Amino acid sequence: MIEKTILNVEGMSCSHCVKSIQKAVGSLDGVSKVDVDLARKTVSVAYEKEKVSLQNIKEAIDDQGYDVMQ
Ligand SMILES: [Cu+2]
Repeated sequence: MIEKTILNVEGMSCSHCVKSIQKAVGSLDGVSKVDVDLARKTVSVAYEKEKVSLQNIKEAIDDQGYDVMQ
């Protein structure tokens, strides 16, 4: 089952940030879609709960040097 979530992420400022996040999160097994909105400072993710956890997704973003807000 596909789950969708919108994360608030601080520190994204340019197309390089968008690509880094899309690559890091998009490469996780179970993630089917990643949309980054720089203006709104959000990352929308569609993923399969059975394959990847929200925590894994947050860590992937964090590992790129961005802060995921609660
Ligand atoms: Cu950037």
